[in-house]
Amino acid sequence: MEPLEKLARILDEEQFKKVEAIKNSELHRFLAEWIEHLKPRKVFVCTDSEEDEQYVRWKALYYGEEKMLETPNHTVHYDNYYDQARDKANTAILTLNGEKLPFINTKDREEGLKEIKELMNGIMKDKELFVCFFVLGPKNSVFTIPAVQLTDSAYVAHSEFILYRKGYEEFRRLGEETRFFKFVHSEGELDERKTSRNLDKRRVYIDLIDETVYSVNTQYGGNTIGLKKPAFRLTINRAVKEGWLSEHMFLMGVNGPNGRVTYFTGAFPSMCGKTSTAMVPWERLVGDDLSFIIPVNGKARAANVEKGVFGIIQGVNPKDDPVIWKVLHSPVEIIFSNVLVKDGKPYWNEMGVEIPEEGENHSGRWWRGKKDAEGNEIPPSHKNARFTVSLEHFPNVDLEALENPCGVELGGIIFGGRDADTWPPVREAFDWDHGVVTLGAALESETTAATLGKEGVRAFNPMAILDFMSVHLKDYIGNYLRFKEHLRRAPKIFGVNYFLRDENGNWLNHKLDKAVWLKWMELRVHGDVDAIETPIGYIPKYEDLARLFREVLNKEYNKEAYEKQFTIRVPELLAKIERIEKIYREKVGEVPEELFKVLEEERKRLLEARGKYGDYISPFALE
Ligand code: SPV
Ligand code: MN
Repeated sequence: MEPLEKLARILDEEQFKKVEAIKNSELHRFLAEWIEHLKPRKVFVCTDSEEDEQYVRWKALYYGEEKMLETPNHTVHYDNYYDQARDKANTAILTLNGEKLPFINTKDREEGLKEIKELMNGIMKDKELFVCFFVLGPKNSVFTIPAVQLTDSAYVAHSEFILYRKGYEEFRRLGEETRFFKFVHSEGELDERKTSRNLDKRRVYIDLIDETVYSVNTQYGGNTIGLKKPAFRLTINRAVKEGWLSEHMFLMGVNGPNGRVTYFTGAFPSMCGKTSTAMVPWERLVGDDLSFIIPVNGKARAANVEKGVFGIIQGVNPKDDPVIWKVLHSPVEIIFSNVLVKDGKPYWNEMGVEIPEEGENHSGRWWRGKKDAEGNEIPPSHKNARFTVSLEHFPNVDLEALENPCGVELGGIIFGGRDADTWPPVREAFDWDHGVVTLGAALESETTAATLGKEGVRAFNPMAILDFMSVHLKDYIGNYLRFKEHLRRAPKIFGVNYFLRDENGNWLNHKLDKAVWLKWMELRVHGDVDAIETPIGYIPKYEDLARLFREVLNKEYNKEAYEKQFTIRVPELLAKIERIEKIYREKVGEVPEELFKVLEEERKRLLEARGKYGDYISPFALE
C-alpha cells in the first residue's frame, strides 16, 4: 500500500489533511512506517497555528506530565529520580559493521535499529502521538534545517514549541525538496508520578545515515528533545562533511565603544558558565547553547540554532543573575523541571531566599533530611534542575540578530573549561591554528552533574563537544583547521577560565569578572588595546583591566590580584601539552600534523621562557 493511503487509513480526516498538505513522499513514507509501528491510540499533527500549540500545552497538563504553578503560564515537570541528566552510557552512534570511533559510544547499526524497533513496537498503544514540525536555525536561510518530531510526550512537544521555530509551513513551502531530520521518541510506560518507568531500557540511538534519532524510555530533555542534543549529533556530521561548523556554543553581542557591537560564540562544557556569560545583563543575548557558523562571502557568520533556553536553575539568584531572576518571576510561559514546589511556588538550590522545609520535588514528597535508596540526602531541587523559556522574554535579547536569516558576522570565538590550576582567566591565541589547537582541541574540564557519573574529574573535552561527537575526531579537527581557508579574515580565538584557584584552593576570580574579560576581548578584536605576548598567547595589560574593572563593575582591581591570576604556570602548562599530545597520538590517531606542530611550538616557547624566568612567570616580567 502507498504511504499516503496507509496514512489515510490510520489518521482521522482532520489530521490526514494536515499531513497530505505537505508534498513530500519521504515524509509520508516515514510517518506511515513509524505510526504503524508505534501503534498510538490517537495521533495529533501540529501545524504552526496557535490552536495546535495550545492543544499541546493543554495535553501536557491533561496527561499529568506538567502541573500548573501559581504564576500564570508557569508549569512544573518531573523526570524520574534516576532520569535527571543525559545518559551517556546508553547513547550511541550507529555505525556500519560496528565500526569503532575514538571517545564515542558506538553500536552496530543493524543491531541498534533492530533493538530500537523491538523496544518501540506498539509502545504507544495507550498513548497519543504528537507529530510536530520545527526548523533548526532561522527560517528560510542558509542555516535552516527542517525536522519532524514524533513523540508521545506532550512535555517534549511543549518544550520544543518554546525552544524552536515552527516548521510546518516551511515543510509545505519546500515540498519534495525538503531534506530533513527525523526524531522518534517514546517515554515508554509511566509510573504514578508520570515519569518513565523502564529506565533499564532507556536508549538514545543516532543514525547518521538516515539522519534519524531514536530515544526511548526517558523523559529528561537532553535525551528526548529531538532538535536539541539528538539533532546536534546529526548537524556535527553534516557540518564536517560540508565544511562549516556546528558547535556547542552560545552566541552573544558585546557592546563596544561608540555603539559598536561585536559578536562572539563561546564553547564551555555544561555547567561551566556558558549560560551566565551569554546572559551578562548589559550585553546582547542571542543564544546560550548551540550555534551554526557558516562561511558566507569570506566571512564567518553565526546563528543560534534555537530560539529558547533550557537552562540550569541551581544558583540563579537575584544578585548575580538579575535578568534570569526577573524572567523567572514574570508571567511568561515557563516549564520548571525537577525543582521543589510548595503551595504552587517553585524553589531551587542556592536561590538566595529561604526554601521551605518540605514540598514536592524530583523524589516525590520531600522533606529536609530525606534520603534516597542509596542513603544520599536529597537536596530541595536536583543540581541539573532546569527552566525552559523563550529568548524573546529576556530584556537583553538581541532579537534582530536572533532572527536575521544571514546570521551575524562573528568577531571572536571563546573556549572555556573548569580548570583549577593551568589556564589564566583570559587570553588571545596568536592565530586561527594556534587557537583551534591549544584552546579548542586541548580543552579539558572537570566533570559536572550535567551527565550521570562522578563529578570533579579532569576530563579531555575538545571544543566542549565530546559528549556529542558523532564523527572521528581527526575529521572534526581537520574540518576546523581547514575552515579558515573559506575566510578572508578569521574570527579571533580566545580562551577563558573562570575557575582558577590559588595554592590554597581559593578562587582567584569573582563570578562577575567574566564581564570584564568580554570587554577586553571586544577591544582586542578591533586592535583597540595592546596586549602582552606570552608563550601561550596574548594576555591583557594591567592598566587596561584596571580601567575596565572600574568602568564595567565599578571595582578597584589591584596589581596583586592581576599578578596572581595572570602568572604563567609553566609546569602545569607543559604537563597539559604532554597529556593532550598523548591523547591525540594514542587515542585519536591520524590527526592532522599541524596539531602536533602547534603543540610542539608552544612547548618550545614555554621551555625557553622557563630558562629565562623560572617556573612561574609574572606578567610584569613579560611586559
Ligand atoms: C548540556 O548539558 O549541555 C545542556 C543541557 O545544554 S542538555 O540538553 O541536557 O544537553
Ligand atoms: Mn549544552
